[in-house]
Amino acid sequence: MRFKRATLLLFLCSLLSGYVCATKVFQNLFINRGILTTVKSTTFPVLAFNSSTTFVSANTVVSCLKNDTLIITVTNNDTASHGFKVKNYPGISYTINPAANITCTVLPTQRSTFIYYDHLAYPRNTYMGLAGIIAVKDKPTDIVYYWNIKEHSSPYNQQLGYNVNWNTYYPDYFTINGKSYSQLQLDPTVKITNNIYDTIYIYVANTGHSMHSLHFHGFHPKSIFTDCKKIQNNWAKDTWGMFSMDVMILKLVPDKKGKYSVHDHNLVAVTGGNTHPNGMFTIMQIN
Ligand SMILES: [Cu+2]
Repeated sequence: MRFKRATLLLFLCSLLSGYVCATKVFQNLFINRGILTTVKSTTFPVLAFNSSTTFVSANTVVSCLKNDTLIITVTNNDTASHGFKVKNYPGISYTINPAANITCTVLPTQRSTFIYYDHLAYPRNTYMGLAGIIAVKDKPTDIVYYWNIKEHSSPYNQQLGYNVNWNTYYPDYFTINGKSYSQLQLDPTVKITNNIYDTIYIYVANTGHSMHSLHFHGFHPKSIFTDCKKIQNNWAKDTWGMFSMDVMILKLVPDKKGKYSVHDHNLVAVTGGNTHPNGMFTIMQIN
């Protein structure tokens, strides 16, 4: 009888192993205020979700595998109240007072991506930088890149997003993960450097206030996960128009070697402070 019970338990555990034995992934996020130094030595104030109380301009990528239990703790290290919400994931919506923190759990079941952001005073806090990527991978060995694309109006940032008119919004700097070309060529989470026939996954979020349109030279990646208003799953093409707060995962299997650029097809966004190509522009290297 005892043997039978043990066998049954073992059987149940193996059946449920995907759930019972799921890995817990803990991620700390801190809301920090700081200064973004971009191309042409331009500086302006921004906010960011970082993994420590030290400000860095890029929001932390929160990453886990499907079926993990993702536990996020957010601490407000700023002097103003902030919010925390995960777009398209119900039940996560908090207000966090200065020095306070909250903890929430995300249970992703498939390769997917979400924007986490400060939804208070929308779009002001998001615009000031409080929006990052949750990237859910299939396997630990997946080849992944993270592109958090965004534009900035330096005068609006100087005003901290207060009393600005979105109808006369003319952004002058354009970034991926807080960087512009040629800084982008040094960011290994942005610059694709792989071998021919590798399977590459690019997690993209448009956390800016404008529409952005990514143009790939050389290849037609395929959309495998998206909440974009104008993009469907399994499309394969070279230009991807994303509205504000859209996300997508592109799968790219390069079939030839060489250098190929990716850039915003709105060529204003390939500038920074009116200088080309100091914007949203990166060059892939396929070996
Ligand atoms: Cu192009």
